[in-house]
Amino acid sequence: MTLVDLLKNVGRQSIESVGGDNIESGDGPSDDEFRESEQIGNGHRPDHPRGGKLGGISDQNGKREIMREEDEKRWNDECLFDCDQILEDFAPRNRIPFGFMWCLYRFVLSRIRHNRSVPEALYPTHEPQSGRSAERAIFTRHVLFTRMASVKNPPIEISASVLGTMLSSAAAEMSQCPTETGTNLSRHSESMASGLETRIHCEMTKSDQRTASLRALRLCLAMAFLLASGHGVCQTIYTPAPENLKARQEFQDAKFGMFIHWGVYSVLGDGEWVFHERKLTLDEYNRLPSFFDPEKFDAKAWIALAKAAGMKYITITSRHHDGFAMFDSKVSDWNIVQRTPYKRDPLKMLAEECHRQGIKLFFYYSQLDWHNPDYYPRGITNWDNGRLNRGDWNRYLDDYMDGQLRELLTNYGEVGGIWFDGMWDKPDADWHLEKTYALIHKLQPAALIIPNHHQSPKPGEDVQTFERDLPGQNSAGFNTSYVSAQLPLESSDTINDSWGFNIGDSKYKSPSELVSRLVRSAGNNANLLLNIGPMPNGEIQEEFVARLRSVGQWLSKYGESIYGTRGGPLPPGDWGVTTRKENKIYVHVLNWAAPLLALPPVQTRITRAVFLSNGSSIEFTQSANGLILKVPPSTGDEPDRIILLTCREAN
Ligand code: FHN
Repeated sequence: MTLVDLLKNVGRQSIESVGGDNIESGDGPSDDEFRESEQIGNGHRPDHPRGGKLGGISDQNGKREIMREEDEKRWNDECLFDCDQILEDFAPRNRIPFGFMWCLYRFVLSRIRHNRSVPEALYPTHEPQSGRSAERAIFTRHVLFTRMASVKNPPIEISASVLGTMLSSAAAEMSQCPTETGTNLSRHSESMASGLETRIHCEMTKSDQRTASLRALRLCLAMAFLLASGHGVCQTIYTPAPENLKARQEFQDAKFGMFIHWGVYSVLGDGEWVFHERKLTLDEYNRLPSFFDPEKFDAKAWIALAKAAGMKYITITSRHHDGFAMFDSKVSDWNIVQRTPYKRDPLKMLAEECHRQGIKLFFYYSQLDWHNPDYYPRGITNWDNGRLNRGDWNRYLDDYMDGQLRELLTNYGEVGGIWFDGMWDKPDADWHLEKTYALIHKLQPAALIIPNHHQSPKPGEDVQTFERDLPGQNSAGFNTSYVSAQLPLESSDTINDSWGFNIGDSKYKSPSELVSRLVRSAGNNANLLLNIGPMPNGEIQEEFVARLRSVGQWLSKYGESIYGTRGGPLPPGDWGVTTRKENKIYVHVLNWAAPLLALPPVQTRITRAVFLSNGSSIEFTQSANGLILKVPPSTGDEPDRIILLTCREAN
C-alpha cells in the first residue's frame, strides 16, 4: 500500500466517521465571544448553554478548558487523519527529528482551529440583560429549543444531551421571569422563533462550508509536513532501478533455486537452532567453530548438483541466528576464517564458481543474532546464554549488520540479492530497514532484497517469499496471507523437515512430491527455493543428491512448462495448476483420477492440445462456459501429466 492508498483509506474512514453521525455539540464560542458572554453573564450563570457541556463552568479556566478540551478532542478525533499511523509506517529514520516535525505540525494545527460556534442568532452577543426584552429572549430560546427537541431534524445539529441541558437552563431562566403571563409571550415568541430558525440555517451552512475547507486544509498540511520533513511520499516510495527490474524478470524466469543452510551448527547434526534448542551458553557454543573444518567442501560439486537439479540460483546462509559469519568478515572475528581450523572463505569460492557457471548467488543474512551483545533489547527467542544484559541496538544495526552487508556486496562480485530472516524475533523494533535497503540498492542496484519477515512487503523490497507455504496459503501459520501483485514471489521448503544438517531427520519428501511442490509453486506464480543442509565436512548427504538429481531429470524433460513461465491463466486447484508462456498454456494435472477434466473458460482460442510427455493429441472442447480436456490415464509414476494447449495468441 502506497502512502497515497493509505491516506485514501484512512481519509475515507475519517471522512465517513465525520460525515456520518451528528457530531456537533454546540462547540465553544471563540475566545473573544466567550469573554463577551461572560460579561453578558456577569453573574456567572454557570449553566449558560454556551458553556459547552453547560456544566462545570466553575472558574474561568476550568469552564473554558472543559468546553474547549472536549470539543478539541472530538475535533481532533474526527478531523485529523490517523497521522500517527501514516507517519509510523512511512517515517524513515534519522532525518529531521520526527518529534520536532510532529510538534510543529500540531502547533500550526491548533493555530488554525475553526470554531463552529453556536449560531450567533441563538445567543445574540448584545442581548438585553433584564426587563421584558430579556425575558422575551429567554422565552424565545425556550420555545426554539422545545421545537428543536420535538422535530426529527432540528435546524442545528445538536446532540440530544446538549439540547437537554440547554432546555433545562432555558427553563431555569424562565422560572426567574417575574411577571408577564405566558399566553401573549408565547404568541410573540412563536413568530420570533421561526425567524430565528431560518437565520440559524444559513449560518450553519456557511459554517459547514468552512468546516469542509478546513478539513481539506488540514490534509494538505499533513502532506506538506510529511514532504517537508523528508517523511514525504517520494522519499519512501522505492523506485527499483532498471537493472533491478530486469533482475526481477530473470528471477521469475529462473523458477527453481537451491537453499543452503550450512554453518558451525552443522557439527552437532541437530539442525540450525541447536544453540537455542539446547539453551547453550555463549562459552559452550563458542567451542563449536574449532570443530568445523569442512575439508570436503567443493564449490564446484555443490554448483554442479544445483545445475543437475535444474536449479538456476543458490541462496546460502552467510550467517544464521548464531551470528557466525561463514565468510571473511572484518566487522567481527566471530567468523569462519578467524575462528575455525578451516580458515578459508567458502562464500568466496562459491561466488567465483557461480560466476563461472552462470548461477546467481544470493546471501541469506539473519537479522536476528543470539551471539552479539548489541542485539539488545533481546527478542521473543531470547534465553539467558550469558550475554550481558545491555547493548547498543543502533550500533548493532548501523555498524555491525550494515558493515557486514557492505562486505558481502563488495567482496564477492555480482550478488543476486540478500535474503533476510529473523526480523520476526522483534517485529515491532525499528530495524532501520530503509537505511539498510538503501545501502544494498546503492552498492548493487540489481541485487534483490528478499525479506522473510512474514509480513506484507515494505518499501525497498524486491521479492515476497513464503516459508514452507504457497503464496497466501499460510498453512504454516506464520506467513502473511497478503500476496503482492507486483513483486516476484518465492516459496521456500525443505527436502526433509530440517533446514540445517540434522542427522536424525529422515522424513524425506519423495521426488514426485518435490516435483509437485515445484509445479504448484510455478502454478501460483512463485519460485521454489528448495533447501539442503550440507554435512559439517562439506559433503551433501546422498538422500538430498538423489532427490535433486531426479527433479533435475524431470525438469530436463518438462522444463519448458516451468522455466520462463508465469502462473495461470486458470486459478490453481486441488486437481492441479496451469502455467503460461507466450501463446502456450501448460495444464499440470497433479491430482485427478477421472478421464475428463472440466476447467473454467480460457479467454484465448485454443488451436491444439497435446500430451507433453509424448506429443500425442488430446481431445478437448472449448466454450465460453469452460474447457473440457480428455486426460491421458495416469501411469502412477509420473507426478504431473502435462497437457500443452497452443493458443491463437499469447495469454
Ligand atoms: O529460524 C529460521 C530457520 O532456521 C530457517 O532459516 C527458516 C528458513 O526460511 N527461517 C526461519 C524460520 O522462520
